[in-house]
Amino acid sequence: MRAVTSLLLSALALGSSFGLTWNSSNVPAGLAPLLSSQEGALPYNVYEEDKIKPAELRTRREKLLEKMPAGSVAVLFTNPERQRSNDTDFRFRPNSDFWYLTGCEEPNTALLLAKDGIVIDGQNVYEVLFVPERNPRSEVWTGIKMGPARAKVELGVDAVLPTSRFSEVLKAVAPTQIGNGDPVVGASGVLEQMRSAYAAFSEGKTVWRGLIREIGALRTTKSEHELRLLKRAVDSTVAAHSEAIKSCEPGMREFEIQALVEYIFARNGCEAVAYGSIVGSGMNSCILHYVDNRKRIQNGDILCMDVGGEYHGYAADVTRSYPANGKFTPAQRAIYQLVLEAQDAGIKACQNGAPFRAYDAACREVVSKGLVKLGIIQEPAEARRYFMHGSGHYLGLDVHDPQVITTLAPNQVLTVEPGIYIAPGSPCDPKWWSIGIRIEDDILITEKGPVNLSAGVPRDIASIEKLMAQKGLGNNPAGKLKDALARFSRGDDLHNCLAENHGH
Ligand SMILES: [Mn+2]
Repeated sequence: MRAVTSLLLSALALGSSFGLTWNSSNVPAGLAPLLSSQEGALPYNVYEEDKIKPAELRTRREKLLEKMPAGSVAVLFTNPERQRSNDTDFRFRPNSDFWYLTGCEEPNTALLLAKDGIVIDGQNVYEVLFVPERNPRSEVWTGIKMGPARAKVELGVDAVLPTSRFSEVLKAVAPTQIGNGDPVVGASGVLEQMRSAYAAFSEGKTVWRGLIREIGALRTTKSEHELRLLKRAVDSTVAAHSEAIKSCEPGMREFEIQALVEYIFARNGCEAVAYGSIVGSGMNSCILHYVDNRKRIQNGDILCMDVGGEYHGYAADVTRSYPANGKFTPAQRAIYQLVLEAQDAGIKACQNGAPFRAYDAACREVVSKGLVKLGIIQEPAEARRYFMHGSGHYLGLDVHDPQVITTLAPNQVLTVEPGIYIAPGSPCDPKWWSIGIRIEDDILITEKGPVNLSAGVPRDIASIEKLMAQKGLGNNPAGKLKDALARFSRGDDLHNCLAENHGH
């Protein structure tokens, strides 16, 4: 199949210079039946009704333009498409700053903002979005694209031009300063052509260093619409956590829990995971970014599960840690209770007007004192060995959103996630070894105090044990999912399959 695909792609690439409407006489004979129903472009479809509206996108750009120095221009590119293997790519994810300003989700796109305006085709505009022209031949393979005309309607940018005019537009501006978005690394094709044109244009020009910071500042305060999308990601993640906690049993492999979680994300409309799902049992609970998820979960293991769905670009980021067999051991219970108290203190410190670092200090103080009290460390300063990460971060289009604002204010969302990780071999009583506990929730700052958006998954020990006593989608004997997956998830080998097939 791949060989055929490559062949067809080459054929299509050869034909791509013929313009907007393809001519069936250019198409190889074998392709004609495949394409015959599509004269010209396929219809552009909109499947979502809850994406950020053009008016809000425009407001974001206007706010940024206000912050730009006189005579400056800013240029932002989206992310390159990333190769996964041979001729397949990872699912495309736009650059977050670019996405925030444009709502544009298509690859090979760029935005130019001009503080004092720029004349395009006789019209003075302050913003120009560059998108590729539609190419019906390649759309059969890669999906239907907006093209400049549709992008103008969908995204509401003043001027939308084909990417082929990028260099020409650059020649028409003579900025006093330039603002650069995130550097583009590893691009190819159209995006690389624009990047290199911009690199040449940039040479010797004064750089305005504030662009990324100003966009980060704007992104920190969420609009009502953004909060709705983010809540949807969080709700999906809450559902996934609850189902995983109910379903977990010793004997399963970590990836079974991962599969269940990601199934629930997808069922709830999340387009992606916000980051690689972390499902670490036993000693893997002590590895902060463990994403292998291959180990078999043992009786007595703690399972540290840090997962989050992404909905229309907005991330959730929630962690729960629970005993695989449903009952905390005394040692696990002691560490869990300490982390829970640290998190309570951290959440309480998330007050309007507080410095960002206040809640980290609150978490750290509880953990340090508690570890001394348990005899795991002698001095509070040694706590870093077991609590080696910060207590949280802003959350939004990036799971780790820009952190340029240092004071908490309403409509910010951040995580509070203290943890204690005692790897095997740590200099303490071995009864603590292989206990990795993190508890993480997504907190909305309001004038009246912190609101825990992910409170739907229980945090206290009694409620977690109660939830674990239930069956879930992953282990309900009456559940169809288990029947469907049981045979392969438990590792039947080829020998057994063959023997069975020959026997009947
Ligand atoms: Mn986090």
